[in-house]
Amino acid sequence: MGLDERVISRAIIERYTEKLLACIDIDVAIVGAGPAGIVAAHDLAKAGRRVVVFERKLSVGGGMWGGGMMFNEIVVQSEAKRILDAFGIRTREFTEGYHTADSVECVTGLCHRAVQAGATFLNLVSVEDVVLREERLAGIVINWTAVQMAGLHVDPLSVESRYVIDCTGHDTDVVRMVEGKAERSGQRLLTPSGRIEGQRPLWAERAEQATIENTREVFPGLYVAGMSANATWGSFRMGPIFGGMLLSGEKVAQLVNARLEQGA
Ligand code: 48F
Repeated sequence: MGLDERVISRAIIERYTEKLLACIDIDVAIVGAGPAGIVAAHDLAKAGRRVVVFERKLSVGGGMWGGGMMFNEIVVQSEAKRILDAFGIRTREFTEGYHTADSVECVTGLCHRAVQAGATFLNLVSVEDVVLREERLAGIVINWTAVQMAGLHVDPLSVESRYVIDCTGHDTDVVRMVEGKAERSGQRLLTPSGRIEGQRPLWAERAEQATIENTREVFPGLYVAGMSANATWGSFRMGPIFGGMLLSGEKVAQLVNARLEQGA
């Protein structure tokens, strides 16, 4: 059979457009495809929610690929191992309570299951602003990362979403945007200072527990998960132990799903 390049182009354009059109009015927008965002996307998709992950980079996986200092192995504690088990990702016990996994297997395994569960991933798309309506976050503003990188003067598009989850890791990008825009209309974040509290130094044990506690709503319509949760609420960083990220993704999916169930 001969190949017609025009068919190949049409196939890509039509299928991507179809996908993109299904992303402009959704239940949950997840910003950042690191471990927390991917697990949240998987669980929400499994619960039947229309969920889209916006990732500014070409690759999904965030800080997982590089393990610790480019040694591409990650560590998870016993409490989180069951999540990797459920995704079919293999682990090896290192010593009691500590398990290792190949970081490439983790990223690919998590993502594969999330896409198959029905989550949509839009890589190469950056969230550059937020939509605030009646004192609530109502959506996000997106543009091609390439437009931002080239500094081109191109207007973005917007996405309406019932909930947004900031999974942007250390950047806390969405929270930062909301903090800035809401302040101008006299609104504050739900943190003690009303602002981003900022990340504290590395302390794995405290940080991992805090990640779960800090996984919550930080502004009406906006949740934080993963490292972004700790940076937002003023807690520690944890380094290359990833159980907290996985558990945080799981928790935020439960919280947001419960809100959607209440019709809130
Ligand atoms: O940093 P990242 O992996 O977030 P995470 O799920 O996990 C943190 C760990 O990797 C590690 C750690 C724990 O051991 O401390 O750092 O909390 O992934 C965040 C993703 O968000 C993307 C970014 O490219 C990365 O892939 N991102 C950040 N800002 C934006 C964004 C934005 N404005 N728009 C779209 N994607």
